[in-house]
This record gives sequence, structure tokens and C-alpha cells, in this order.
Amino acid sequence: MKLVIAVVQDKDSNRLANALVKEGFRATKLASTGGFLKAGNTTFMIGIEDECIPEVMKTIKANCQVRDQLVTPVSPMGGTTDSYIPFPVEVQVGGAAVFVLPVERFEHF
Ligand code: 2BA
Ligand code: 2BA
Repeated sequence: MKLVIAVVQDKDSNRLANALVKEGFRATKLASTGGFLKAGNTTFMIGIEDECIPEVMKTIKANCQVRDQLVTPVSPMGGTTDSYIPFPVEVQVGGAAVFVLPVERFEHF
């Protein structure tokens, strides 16, 4: 058994949750925050048998889009702000950051 942890954008989370249910996969959704953008995202925990990994990956890929997001960097700490013009920079977010972990034991009481 494996635990798939997928960090996805909030905009994709409902679509992905519905797709996972439709395909018969069980999942838990957690509200999370990206360390870089400091904006909300959604983390899915999906416990599945090893042979289902390709299908789950396909489902995640099909339901999570890559998007460009503008970030305005904060002014440099302790530096002079007079000469610092914070230009927004574009970062590419998603479709999903996916981790696959081995599960030593799964119990359902
Ligand atoms: P955030 O940390 O808010 O990152 C949003 C996007 O900003 C990232 O998109 C990436 O394009 C950029 N970014 C993040 N950290 C950066 C850095 N140190 N320098 C330059 N650019 C940076 P994604 O890579 O698609 O990641 C989307 C979200 O997935 C992340 O939100 C984070 O919550 C999660 N994530 C991605 N990689 C991760 C990892 N290795 N471990 C844990 N969480 C991860
Ligand atoms: P349980 O199987 O007792 O699951 C309770 C909650 O535990 C689930 O909430 C989910 O958050 C988490 N969970 C269970 N198995 C998981 C796994 N393999 N990976 C990750 N998280 C897991 P819900 O998703 O709201 O499900 C509530 C109840 O609805 C479930 O109780 C189960 O009886 C049923 N159910 C859930 N998904 C189903 C599906 N795809 N097909 C049929 N029945 C489902």
C-alpha cells in the first residue's frame, strides 16, 4: 500500500475530489498553505494499493492545471527601501506536487 500526498491549487480541489470519488478512490482533503506564495492550497492524502498508483496519477494530472501567478516580493530586510522597486514576478504554479510514500500498516477500525 502507498500514501499519495498531492498538493494542488484550491481551484482544482473540488474537481479532483469528485474525480477521485468517481474512480472509487478514497481520499482526505486538508487545507494547507504554500510556503512560498503564503496562499491557500489543498493537500490530498490518498491511501491506495500499489497497482492503483498509475491510475491515481493520471486522475491528478487530468484535473490539475498549471497556472501563472504574480508575486510581489517583499522589500529586502534591513535594506533601504528608497532604491527598491518591488516588481511583480510571475511564477508557474501546479498542476500538482505529488509524493508517494510507503505505508507500513493500515488499520480501519
Ligand atoms: P508555494 O510554496 O506557495 O509555491 C508556489 C510556486 O512558487 C511553486 O509552484 C513554484 O513555482 C514557486 N516556488 C516555490 N518555492 C520557490 C522557491 N524557493 N524559489 C522559487 N520559486 C519557488 P509549485 O512547485 O507547483 O508548488 C505548488 C505548491 O506545492 C507549493 O506552494 C507548496 O505548497 C507545494 N510544494 C511544491 N513542492 C514542494 C515540496 N518539495 N515539498 C513540499 N511542498 C511542496
Ligand atoms: P471511512 O472508510 O470510515 O472513512 C472515513 C474518512 O477517513 C473518509 O471520509 C476519509 O477522509 C478518510 N479515509 C478513509 N480511507 C481513506 C484512504 N484510503 N485514504 C485517505 N483517506 C481515507 P470520507 O471520504 O468523507 O468518507 C466517509 C465514508 O464514506 C467512508 O468511511 C466510507 O464508508 C464511504 N466512502 C468514502 N469514499 C468512498 C468511495 N470512493 N466509495 C464508496 N464509499 C466511500
